[in-house]
Amino acid sequence: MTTCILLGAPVQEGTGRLGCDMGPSAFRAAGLAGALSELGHTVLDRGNLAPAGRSEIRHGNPAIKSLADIVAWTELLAAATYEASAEGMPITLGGDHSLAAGTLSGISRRAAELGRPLFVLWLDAHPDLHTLDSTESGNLHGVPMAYATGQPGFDGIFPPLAAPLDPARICMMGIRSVDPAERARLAASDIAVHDMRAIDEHGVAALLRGFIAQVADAGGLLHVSLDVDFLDPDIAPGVGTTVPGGATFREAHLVMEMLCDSGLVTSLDLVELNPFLDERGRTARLMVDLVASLMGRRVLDRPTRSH
Ligand code: 6HN
Ligand code: MN
Ligand code: MN
Ligand code: MN
Repeated sequence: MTTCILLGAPVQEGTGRLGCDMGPSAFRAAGLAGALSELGHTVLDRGNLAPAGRSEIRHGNPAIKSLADIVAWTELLAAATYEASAEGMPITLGGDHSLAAGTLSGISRRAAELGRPLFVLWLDAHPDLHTLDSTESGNLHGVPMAYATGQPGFDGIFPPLAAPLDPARICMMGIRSVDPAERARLAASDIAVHDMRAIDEHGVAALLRGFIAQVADAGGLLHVSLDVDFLDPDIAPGVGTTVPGGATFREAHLVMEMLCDSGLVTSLDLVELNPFLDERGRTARLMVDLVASLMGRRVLDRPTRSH
């Protein structure tokens, strides 16, 4: 059984609209802690974090919004997830995806200290691989993966990374909206990208099986970053960046069930839930049900067999 450490991160300044700050509340109202304890896990809810005051940070790209806020959140979450990872499994309740700059920084520092390779499964419609120079929207939820992999331009602005991620240990699934600068960056990188076309053609199981085997063979830690917009907007409307053609209910659950069977997941981000855009909590409830699948809820009390 796992000690699950819930870290509320009501950051919304990384996105273009308001509402993500209510995400941590919605996860709690949808029964996240109860679902985990019902499965036998210990739940420590640390409440919501709040960064201390900060002064303005200027940058040459005039599009960038709320840079000082996101830098402050990154510092705070890097420390919080690093510390929580000594006690159990940090589950960070967003808040927008800019928070992954902090969680990936904290977890990569922990992995480096343990001498274990860190792998990341990025479940998202978007690769979030903009640098501060390439972002056109200026919304910093579009940059965490570039920061965490040590792309240039973050030095002296964002906190230094103890250990940048190795792109060859990152797997992205569900991708279907990529900006030109991100496209070029992905083409030049070793990140494994399984876009929706690959999922349609091969199925999530075959694609995920290879990555899980890679993590297991390397004795790695596995961080999962789940953006609500990984899911199809028909089943998950409570997000500001809906893109049609996302993962279905069963595809998403299957990913979680396979991750559960692997026993490899050591930290989790739940991001981009916008309760203001949700319909009577259905997206929040779906996200909680997906976490339950990840953490052991199953239909039968024995492993699923192929016959
Ligand atoms: N997310 N690539 C777009 C941008 O504004 O940079 C969308 C980013 C979405 C970020 O969904 O976490
Ligand atoms: Mn994202
Ligand atoms: Mn996204
Ligand atoms: Mn591939």
